[in-house]
Amino acid sequence: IYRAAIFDLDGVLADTARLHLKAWHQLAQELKRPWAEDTGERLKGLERMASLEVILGEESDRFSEKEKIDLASRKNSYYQKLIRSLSPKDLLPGAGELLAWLNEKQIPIALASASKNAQAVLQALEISHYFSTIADPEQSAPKPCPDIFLAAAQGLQVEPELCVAFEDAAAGVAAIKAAKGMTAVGVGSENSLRKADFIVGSLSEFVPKDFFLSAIHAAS
Ligand code: G16
Ligand code: MG
Repeated sequence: IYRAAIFDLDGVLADTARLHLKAWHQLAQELKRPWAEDTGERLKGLERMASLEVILGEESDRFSEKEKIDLASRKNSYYQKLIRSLSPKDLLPGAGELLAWLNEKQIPIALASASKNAQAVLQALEISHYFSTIADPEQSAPKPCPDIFLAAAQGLQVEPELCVAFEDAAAGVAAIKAAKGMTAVGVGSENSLRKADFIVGSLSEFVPKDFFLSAIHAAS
């Protein structure tokens, strides 16, 4: 029986992966980089500079560090323009319902996203109020390091082994599995999620009462 829930953002709660992809695609076109069909899958969950390396591919060496930082911030400006159009209808299936259920049962909720735009996205989706803590990606080593999930558990003051964490990316599942006994729920259909303890096609398939003991129930 678990006491807290930790969520990845992009690809788990919000349909933002397509916006990240759109912004990277625009940059790739400007740079005349080829666009492989599996680019979307390869970018999932990667932090910004690591994503840029995927886009630049073998041409990476042709750019200085300074130029790379400028390219990454150019992509970020495209992305920020795109997220302005986000609204609650961009929540992925089951996400709003699961957050509301956990909130009603007083089960604490944390965010463990690699995105530096996470706060803006939560606000646009109108779900900020559900989160007791948002782990800071700038203070944590990138996934697959477990840091950001451990920071989220610490922020909630719940032992990692009593937390269930939700991820759509292989690197994220690996991060959860390395986080001192935390339980991983993979969200999606990718083969890459098979290391998770449980896999659901979407959050609407997840049955929270099988996992969580209500804080209200526990106290009585
Ligand atoms: C997300 C996305 C990644 C993105 C990363 C950094 O991670 O899945 O594609 O590159 O955030 O985002 P930003 O450039 O906004 O800082 P997560 O952990 O929420 O899936
Ligand atoms: Mg993700």
